[in-house]
Amino acid sequence: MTDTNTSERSLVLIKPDGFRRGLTGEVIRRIEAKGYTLAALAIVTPTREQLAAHYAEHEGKPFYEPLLDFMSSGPVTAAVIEGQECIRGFRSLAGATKPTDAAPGTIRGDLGRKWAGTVDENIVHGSDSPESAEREIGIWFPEL
Ligand code: IDP
Ligand code: MG
Repeated sequence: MTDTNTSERSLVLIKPDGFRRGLTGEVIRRIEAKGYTLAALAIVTPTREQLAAHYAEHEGKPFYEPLLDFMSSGPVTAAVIEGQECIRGFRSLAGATKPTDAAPGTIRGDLGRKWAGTVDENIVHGSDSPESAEREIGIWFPEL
């Protein structure tokens, strides 16, 4: 990975499992303790259309429909975070996709686990590239 001095923005979602479990504050605490700043924050109940746009890359995969059902099962907290290398940095804070495999110390490793069901419920989403971040910020915060 190349280092960069340009300040980045990343789109973070606290998914319905995290919201239901009252982990919104804990996730935001970790983001701020790391040193990233909050540029936008909102509690939203996502529409199917928003989720289909957000997860377009996964359309057709076996977990796609369960993922959309899960993500529309309740409110989420959407945030835009800012800072140098925050895209890669937040993915590092989040940990591996599957909570069972995510390292202790990470959000998914400390706060997540495998539950019954097809989709991996893993508390947070974070953009995976500058291109994804700008695209996703447009979906969740069209006013930005
Ligand atoms: P990421 O959130 O770590 O970037 P992606 O591969 O982009 O992971 O997948 C999006 C979301 O879809 C994951 O966060 C997880 O909730 C779910 N997911 C991904 N892969 C699987 C799978 O193999 N089985 C069940 N759910 C999955
Ligand atoms: Mg992803």
